[in-house]
This record gives sequence, structure tokens and C-alpha cells, in this order.
Amino acid sequence: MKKVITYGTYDLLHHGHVALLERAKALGDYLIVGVTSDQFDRDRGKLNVHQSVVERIRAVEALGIADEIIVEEYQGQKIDDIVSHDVDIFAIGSDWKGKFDYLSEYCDVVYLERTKGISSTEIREKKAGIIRLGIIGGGSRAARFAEECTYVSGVDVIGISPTRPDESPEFTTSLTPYPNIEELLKDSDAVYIIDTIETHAPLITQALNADCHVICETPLFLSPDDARTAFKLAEEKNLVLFEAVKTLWAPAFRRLLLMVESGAIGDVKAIDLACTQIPENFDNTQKNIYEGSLYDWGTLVLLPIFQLLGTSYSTCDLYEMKTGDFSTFVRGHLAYEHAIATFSAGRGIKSEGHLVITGTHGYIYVPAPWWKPEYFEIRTEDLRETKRYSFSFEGEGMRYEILEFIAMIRTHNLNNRLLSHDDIYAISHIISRLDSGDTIRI
Ligand code: C2G
Repeated sequence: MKKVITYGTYDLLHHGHVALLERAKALGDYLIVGVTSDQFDRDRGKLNVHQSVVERIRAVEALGIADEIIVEEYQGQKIDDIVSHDVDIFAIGSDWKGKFDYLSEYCDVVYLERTKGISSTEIREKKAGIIRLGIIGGGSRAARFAEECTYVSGVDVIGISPTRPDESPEFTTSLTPYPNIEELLKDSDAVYIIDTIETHAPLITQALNADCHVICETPLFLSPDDARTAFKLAEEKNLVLFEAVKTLWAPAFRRLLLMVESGAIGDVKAIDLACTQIPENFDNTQKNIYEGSLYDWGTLVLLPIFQLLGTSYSTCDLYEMKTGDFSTFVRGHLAYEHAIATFSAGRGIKSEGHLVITGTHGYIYVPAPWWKPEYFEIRTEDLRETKRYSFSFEGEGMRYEILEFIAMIRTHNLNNRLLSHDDIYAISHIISRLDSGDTIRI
């Protein structure tokens, strides 16, 4: 008996998939179909899948072509499957030509002609329509954002309008430049704003008034008043206003929070963390003050604290070091009824950027830079019991936040499921204390 194996996601199953499965089956007597798990698709950066693994398996099963269906869960599993199922032929579409030649060590590898003129991506886009997205701002992050949008289906980056005359066009050459923001807003359904914090409130207001959904770099606002006004306008206009905090959507960070909440380290008693950076060619005497400490890091340093301990702290002391007018370093102590949190935020200064969450049964250690989390440990008194967790994620988390933003637009959901308006008010309140001079100067 000749055994054939093939793999795929089979999202929104279409006749291209069916044709491939039929031809794969015709190569032998017995067909095994590997359907990718939801997690595996996320790990390999395929984030636009509409159906769950169960729905996709049911659809393949209903065709009656497969003799056996298995789930593909990890990189390298194909080798295991071929060996353990004693497979003779591995078949896959011609879009993968050359990519699976390494399997020829284990069985015959056949690339079958892909059916032209049909794809899951097209079906998904037809179903949901394309969201035209404009970029306001510039620099390397704008270029990376545009690149990351290509991994999320249903978004088309239409162009960019720089906010500063001196903005280097070298990063943005692949994007259509717009002469001004008004023109860009006219052509856009949504915009991504990338600029320093003091520009956010006016730009967000302008974009919402032009009926565009907004994803804006973190932190969003200089004050709770700005935050309230903007969210009120977004609500009136029924538009999504989304803070781009990549860390929040990184799989490791989410898992870490869930583990703590489920009691993995007992009760949380202390949180200690730091975010610091010395950017290239940094000269803090020349810098816009709104690139300093909390103006830049505000949301990130408060994120684990507010997620785990809430926003009802009793006191918050902020110790600040300035170079001229520039806020180089802020250390904050937040006292809660049963816990304490300490954070450091610095620009033009460097420290260990780890996160430690102290509990009554043990602690969680996330190595630097904790805000790009891929790995963490749960440690207890007995170091031999240390548990290690590692989660891969693609594109520094940017594509996960874009996906979430697009999903919120599509489902008409104005409330971010992980970062509430109250969290954002509390964050902007602490940031506003820098402007009002409500810090202890060192
Ligand atoms: N296919 C096809 N014609 C199309 C579309 C897809 O022949 N118009 C084929 C693909 O080449 C693939 C199979 O149908 O062999 C499943 O396609 P997808 O669901 O897009 O899965 P894919 O991402 O290609 O997964 O481990 C996963 C596999 O490596 C491939």
C-alpha cells in the first residue's frame, strides 16, 4: 500500500484545496492530511486564519478524500510523521517548490501544480473588505509597521504623510508619500500614528474627525483629560482608538499574566522592572523633552503593574533626574494595600531591563529586555524546581497588535480586551505629573 501525506491550513476550504487533495490521493492508496493547529499557524506568522482547527478539520473530513487526518503542531513534525506513518510520498502545492526538498531523505517529494485564480486570502478579503490604512509620521518604525501589515490579511497600506519636515524619506521610499495629512485621511479608513507623545492628542482628534480608526504609538496621552476627550470622540463616532503596545500582545506576556493570575507564584507582593535605552547618536541637550523617560516608556513600565495589581494604588512617589529640561530617569514606587511596585524608566541611561514578580510561593523572572518577552522562568526556594517557558513570536509582536486592531474594527468593538480606558487614564495621570512638576527631583 502506497501512503501519501500532505499538509495545509485549509482555511475557508475552496476548490484549489480540493483539487490538490484529490491529486495527492491519486498518487497512492492511502492519504494522510495534516491540518495545522491554531498555535502552529500563529508561530509561523500566519495570523489571518479565520476558522479554528476544529472547523478546518471538519471541512477536510467532510470531503471524504482523506483516509486519516492528523494535526500539525510544530516545526519539524513532518519528518516525525513521515517516519512514524511509514509514508512513501510527501505531496504539496507548487507554491512551496524547493522548500521541502529536505524531506526527500525520508520519502518521495512531489510538488503539485497549484490551482490558479483562487486563494484563502482572496476569499477572506472579499468576505470582509479591505481596510485602507495610512501612516502619519516616519522613521524606521513606520517602515516596519507597513511591512508587518503584509502579514495581516485585509489591510492595505496606502501611503504615508510625514509629520516633520526633516524626516528622512529613506525608510519610507516604498510607501506612497502624501503631501499632507488631510489628503491621507481622505483616502484612509484607518491610520497609524507614530510620533512623540505631545503630538498624539491633536493628531488623534484630527483623524477621528475625518472618520478614521486610529492605532497610535504608546504612550497615548499626556493627561487623563486628553484621554477622556479622545475616547469620548471615538465613541461618538463609533471608531476604534487603539494604543500600540506590542508587549501586551506578545504570547509570552499574556501567558505570564495568566500564570500569575492562576496562582503560580502565590500572592503577588512586589513587582520590579526597568525600561531604559540609549538611542544611537543620543544628545539629550538637543532632544525634544517629550522623548524623555515616562513620555516614552510610560505605558510599558506601568503595564505589568496595572495588569497584576490594578490601578487603585494608595501612593505613587516619582523620583526624577533631569539633564536641563530633559527627563533622563524616573523611578516610581507605587504602594498598594498588600503590595509594592517599583519601576525605572530612562532615556540616555542604561540599566538591566528585567522584570521580577515576587510572590508568596516563588517569583517570575523575565530577562532583559522584558518588554520583548520570549522567555521567562518561575523560580522557587529550591532552584532545581525552576520552570522555564519559552514562546516564539514574530515581528516583535507588531503583527499581533495590528491583527487585534483590525479585528476590533471588523467586529465593531471599541473596547480593547487587554488594556481598558481606565488603565489608560491611570497611565496618563502618572505621565502628567512630569509636566506638572509633581516629582521629587534628584
Ligand atoms: N493550494 C492549491 N491551490 C490553491 C491554493 C492552495 O493547490 N489555489 C494548496 C497549497 O499549495 C497547499 C494546500 O493547498 O498544498 C493547502 O494550502 P494552505 O491551506 O494555504 O496551507 P499552507 O499554508 O500552504 O500549508 O505545514 C503547512 C504546509 O506546509 C502548507
